[in-house]
Amino acid sequence: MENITTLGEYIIENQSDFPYSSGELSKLLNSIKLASKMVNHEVNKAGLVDIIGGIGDVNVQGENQQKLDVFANTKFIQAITNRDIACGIVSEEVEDYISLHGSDNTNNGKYVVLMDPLDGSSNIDVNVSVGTIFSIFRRITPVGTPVELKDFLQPGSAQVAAGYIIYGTSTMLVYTTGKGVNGFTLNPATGSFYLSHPNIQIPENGQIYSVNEGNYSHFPQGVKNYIKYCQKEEENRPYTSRYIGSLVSDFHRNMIKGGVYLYPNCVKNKAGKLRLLYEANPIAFIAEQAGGKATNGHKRILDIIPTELHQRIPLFCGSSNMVEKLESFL
Ligand code: P6P
Repeated sequence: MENITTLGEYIIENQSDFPYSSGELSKLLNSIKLASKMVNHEVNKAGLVDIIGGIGDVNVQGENQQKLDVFANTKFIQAITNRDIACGIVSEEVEDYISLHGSDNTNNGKYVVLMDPLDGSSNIDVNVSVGTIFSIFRRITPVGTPVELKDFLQPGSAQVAAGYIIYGTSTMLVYTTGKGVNGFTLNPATGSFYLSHPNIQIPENGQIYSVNEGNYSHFPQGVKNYIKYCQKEEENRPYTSRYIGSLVSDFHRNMIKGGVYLYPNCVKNKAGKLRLLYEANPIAFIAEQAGGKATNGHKRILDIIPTELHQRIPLFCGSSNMVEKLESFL
C-alpha cells in the first residue's frame, strides 16, 4: 500500500503550521478526532437502536432535540474538556458559553472552541448525511474564566483552525489551520482517518446552486433575480439545483464539484437562519482557504464582528466566481 498518512501523523507532521503552539492545538484537534469517531459510531447505527427521535426537549434554538444531538454535544464537550487546552466552549445546543476554567484556577487553556455538534440533525430520521462543525480561536484574555465579549465574539478572521466532519456514505474530517484545506476519510476497519483529499481547492466556477427554493417568495428581490439567472437557458446555464438541507453536505459537495450555497435572509428568518459563530465562520474560513468565497451578501463573513453567541447571518458561499456573480445581483 502506498504511503498513506493518517490524520494523527498529519497533525504532528504539520505542527509547525500552528504559530505559538507547543502542541496544544494538535492535542485539541486530536480530541475532536476522537469525539468524531464516537459520534460516527452512533450515527451509523441510529436506525437500529432507539436513539432516533426527539427526547422531548428543545435546545436553545427552540428546535426539538434529537437524542443524537445530545449525545454528540456531550461527547465533544467531554473530549475537549479532558485536555485542559480549551478554556471555554460555545455549542449550538447550549444557551450560554461553557467555562472550563477551574475554580481552583486550573485550566487556563489558551483556546476556545465553538461548535455545532450535530448540524442537520432533523435529517437523521430519514438517513440523510449530517455533520459536526467546529471553530477554534486563541483566547484574548490571558487567564481565568473566559470573557464572552473578548474570547468568543471575535471576528472569523481570527480563527486559528476550523473544520467539519461529514457523517455520510463515508465519514470525512475536513479542516484548515490557515495553510490550505485537507480532507481525511475514516476507514471503519482500522478506525483511522486517512489523508484522502490533500489541498482541496474549490473550482472557481461550478454548475450547481444550492438553496431552499421553498422560501423563494420570501427572498429579497436580488436573490430571486439570481435564482432566475441560474435557471435561464443561456451560456452554460441552466445550472443544476441540488439542496440536501444539511449545510455540511451541501457545502462539501460544492467544495469538491464547484457550486454556490445560499441561505438568504427572508421574511421567516429576517437575519437568515444559519449561526455566525459556529456555522458561517468555520465554513467561511474553509471556503477561503480552498480558494472560494463566503459573504453575507454585502460583507466578507470573516470580517463581521459578532455581537451575540447565537446570532444568525445570511450565508452565500462556494466557488469564487459564482459568489461574485451572486453579489452583483444583491
Ligand atoms: P431549511 C439544518 O437545520 C441547517 O441548520 C443546515 O444544516 C441546513 O443547510 C439548513 O438548516 C436547512 O434549513 O430551512 O432549508 O430546512
